[in-house]
Amino acid sequence: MEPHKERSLLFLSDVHLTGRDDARQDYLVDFLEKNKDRFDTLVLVGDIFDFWIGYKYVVYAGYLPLISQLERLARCGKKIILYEGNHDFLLGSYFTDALKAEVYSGPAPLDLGKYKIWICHGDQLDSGDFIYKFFRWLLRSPLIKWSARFLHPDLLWILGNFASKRSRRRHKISEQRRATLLAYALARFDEGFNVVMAGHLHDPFLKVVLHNNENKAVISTGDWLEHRSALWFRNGGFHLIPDIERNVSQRFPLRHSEGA
Ligand SMILES: [Mn+2]
Repeated sequence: MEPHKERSLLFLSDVHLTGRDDARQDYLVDFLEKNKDRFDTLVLVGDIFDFWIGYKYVVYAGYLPLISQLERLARCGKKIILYEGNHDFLLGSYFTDALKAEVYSGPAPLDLGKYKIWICHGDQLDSGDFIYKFFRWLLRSPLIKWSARFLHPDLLWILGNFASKRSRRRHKISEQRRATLLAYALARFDEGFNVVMAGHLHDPFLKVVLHNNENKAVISTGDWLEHRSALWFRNGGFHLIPDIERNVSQRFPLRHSEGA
């Protein structure tokens, strides 16, 4: 998409919806409905669904409320950009065909003119847990991609939910994960990006870093398990709201009175 000065974007990640009984799904659908005039682009930074491996002609019944909302948004001209997470991947055709979404299976840039953003879900930064990493590799391998087409969706749903629970148990917020993201961001800053964004940490924060005499930002979009966080880009700046129930935000660029 062409960079445009007046764009307004909403970024969300890590809602980890588990199905129709999940009250957060209605809450999210309402939140999108109430705010639909405040964004032209919705960017989903991964793990919106606790489990989704895509079929070409099948969507999961448990997610229909959100899917219908996304279809309504697409119909009224909202652009949807989707980064796959470690819980929702191989998303391809339903999202690209029905929702006309841009889908990325790995990290990819987003150009907002003044801001060159590098966006990744963030699971790529995890260290350790060989079994989990193997699982991740296996689930995304061409063999699984191919064979998933012949597995019954109900079976895949059960297997996927098992793997999702295992992966969520591993989650803990730590200074180390923030430090890992920061180090990753510094390398992207060296490549010319001035904003680096990730989900996956479940730890909403926006950190302004002085790098080569310029303020740049590292943004972790948070989650909807322990927080209800949202990131806005509007009026030419980023506003991270760690909890949408409380109207407190962290900003980039900083106001003039603030230093990095
Ligand atoms: Mn994740």
